[in-house]
Amino acid sequence: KKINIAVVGATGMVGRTFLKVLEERDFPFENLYVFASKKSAGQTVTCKGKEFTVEELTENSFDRDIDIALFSAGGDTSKHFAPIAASKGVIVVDNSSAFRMDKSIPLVVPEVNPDDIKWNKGIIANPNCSTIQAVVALKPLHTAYKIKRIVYSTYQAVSGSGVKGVRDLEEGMKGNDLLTAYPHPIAGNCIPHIDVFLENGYTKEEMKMIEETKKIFNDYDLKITATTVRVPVKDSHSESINLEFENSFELDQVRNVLENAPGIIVQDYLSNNVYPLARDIAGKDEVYVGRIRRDFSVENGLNLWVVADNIRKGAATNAIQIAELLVPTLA
Ligand code: 11C
Repeated sequence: KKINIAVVGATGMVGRTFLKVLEERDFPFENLYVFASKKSAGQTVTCKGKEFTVEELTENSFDRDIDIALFSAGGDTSKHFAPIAASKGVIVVDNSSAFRMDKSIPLVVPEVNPDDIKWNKGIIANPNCSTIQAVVALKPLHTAYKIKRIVYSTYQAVSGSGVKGVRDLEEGMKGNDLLTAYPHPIAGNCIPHIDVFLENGYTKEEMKMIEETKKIFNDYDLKITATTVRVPVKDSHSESINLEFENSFELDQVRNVLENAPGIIVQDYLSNNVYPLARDIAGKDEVYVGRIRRDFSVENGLNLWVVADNIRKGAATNAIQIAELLVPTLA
C-alpha cells in the first residue's frame, strides 16, 4: 500500500523538523499533506525536493485518504482535531501532552516499548522530550539490573520553549533581556522552573518525567523524583540521572549493556575530556551517554550524563520512528 501522510503544525519548530526527518530517513510516503493555522495557510514548505502548500487545518482536512498524521500544533489543537482524524481512520502520532496520560492511549518510544503501538485505537502519544531521552538510556539497564529509584536533574535547552525561547536567549546574550518565554532572564542564568507549578510544589515538566517514565516502562512501583532546569543552551537537553538498582552490577558490564542497546551512543573517555556535550549533539538522532560511574553513597547506585537533541529524538525523530513502526501494519 502507498502511504499518505499529513503533518499538522507544519510551520512550527517541530513541524519543520518532521519534514526534514521524513526526507532524511526517506520515509516511504506517496502523498504528503501539510496543515497549520489559518495564519500560516498559503506558505510553502519543502520535503524530498518538492514544494507543498500549507493548508488551514479544519474539521474536513481528514476527509481524504490519509494513513498517518503527525501532530505538533499544541495541546488544544490535538484535543480537538486528533479524535476527528482518528474517527476517519487516520492514525495520529501526537507530540502534545494532551493524551499522554490517557490509559486508553499508548505512549511510545520505539527503542523501549514498540509493542504498545499494537493497542492503539487511532491515537499514539509521543512523550515529552526530557522523558524520551531518559527512558532510551534507562531501558537496557532496567532490563539488566531492575531499577528501584531514579533521580532526574535536567539542564534543558531553550528550543524546548519554541521560537520565543530561542529569541529570548539570543537577544539576552546581546544584553537585551526580553522575558517572552520565561519569568526571568535566561542569558547567564539557570531557571529551576519549566512549565507551570503544581499544587505539590513540582513543575508540570517534573511530573511529566515522573509519570511518563512509569507509563512507558509499565512499572508503577518505580520511585522517581525530578528537578527540571532551563539553561542558556539553544539545542539539546542534558540530564544527570542517578539510579538505584535491585541487582548488583559491574561498571564495565553497564558500559557494555549501554553500548549494545539501540539508539544509544556511549561517549565516555575521561582522559580525552570526552563526554556528551549539548552543542555537539544538536542535529543528532541518538541518545548520548557518558560520565558512567558508581554512586558510592548507596548499594547498587549509578550516575549517568545523558544528552539528546530535544527537537529531534525528543520530538520529531521519535514520532517518525513510531510512524515507521506503523508502516508494515498498514500494508
Ligand atoms: C521543554 N519539555 O523543554 C518541554 C517542551 O510536553 O511536549 C515540550 C513540552 C511537551 O520546555
